[in-house]
Amino acid sequence: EFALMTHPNAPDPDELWMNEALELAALGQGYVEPNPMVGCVLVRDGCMIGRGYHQIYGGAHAEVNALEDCSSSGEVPQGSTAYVTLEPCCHFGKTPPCADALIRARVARVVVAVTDPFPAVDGGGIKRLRESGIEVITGVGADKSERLLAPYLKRVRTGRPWVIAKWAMSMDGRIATSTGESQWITGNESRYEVHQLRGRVDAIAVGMGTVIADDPLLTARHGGPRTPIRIVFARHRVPDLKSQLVRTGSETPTWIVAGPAIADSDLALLADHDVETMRCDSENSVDMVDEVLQRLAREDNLSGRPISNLMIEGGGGLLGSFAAAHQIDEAHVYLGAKLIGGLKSLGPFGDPGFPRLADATRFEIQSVQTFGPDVRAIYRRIKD
Ligand code: AOF
Ligand code: ZN
Repeated sequence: EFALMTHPNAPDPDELWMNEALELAALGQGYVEPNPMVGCVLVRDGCMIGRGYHQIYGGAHAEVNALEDCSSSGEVPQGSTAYVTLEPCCHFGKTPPCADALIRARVARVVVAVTDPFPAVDGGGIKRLRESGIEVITGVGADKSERLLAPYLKRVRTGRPWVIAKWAMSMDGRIATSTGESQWITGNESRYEVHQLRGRVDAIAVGMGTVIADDPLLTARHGGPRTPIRIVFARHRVPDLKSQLVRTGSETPTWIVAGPAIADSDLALLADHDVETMRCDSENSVDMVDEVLQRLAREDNLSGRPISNLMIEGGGGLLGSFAAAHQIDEAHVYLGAKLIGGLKSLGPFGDPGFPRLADATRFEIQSVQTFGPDVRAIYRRIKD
């Protein structure tokens, strides 16, 4: 009569273990790209007997690290359940297939959050595990894993990097006063956060208006896992040889995306300062965004490694073109505690904008935090 009942709201143990694997996966952020962040835990009789994650691009995958952790602590993986945030691979890449490693270790069950759309895997890892008699279930923690893997999934599915737009504005949505003063609308604490973000993206892009107005350096001055490539979108003119970007071209990778109107001779002068060129054919700034994104996501771009996360720092012209191209996936909006006002004070986005509210890009809030006097909201685009 009083049969063992579980509370209807009791958390599913598979979900809970997958959460552990997801937390591990996130530790790879900024280190593993263009690879996905992946975590893995091995569990037997309700106890975790091994844990691992993909720690660095080119290094061991999560499953291999978890198996290694298990055996180094004197446990055996045989008969355990492996929780993996992404389908185990079945291809020889920089490392041998993880599906084979799990089969050899004789795990009994594999719980997968999301399947890997990478063409060399794409369901093949799950198939191989099942063919060798391992029980596989998928979809546990799928929403969270997809959220974490969004940049990787976008690149593999659409051939374009994940785009993060960042801007700072006053309480009333202005980025400068009517006389053009813009430094500083937000405080030190916010600027520190921006440098943290710069230190984990693959590249930072700006338009020529920003290069002329601010002469930015665009480096991650508070460290971080990586040094982002600096990209300037140039349609009508190129940065001055005296600009900070050009003068530091030999220290930090710097690329000019050059439209058809830019002369070869201008680019040759920049090349002397180690500034590299990516030529593009599009005349129109919105087409240029899409052409460039596709080039950046390719293996054979100027760096020889796909760009997964691209941060757009402005100005209004470039942000306006990215918005019109429907290519802003994530927005980091800093709201300084100042009121500027005046109809001549600009907002962060230039033309063309969306004339109809029904066409405006829709976002959802991911987080809201304060940094000193400022508010930072992170939004993600809602896919329709
Ligand atoms: C897994 N576990 O932890 C990761 C996987 O060049 P490689 O050898 O590092 O392979 C990269 C591909 O492997 C990547 O595109 C994705 O399909 C998969 N990543 N797979 O089983 C992991 N990081
Ligand atoms: Zn693998």
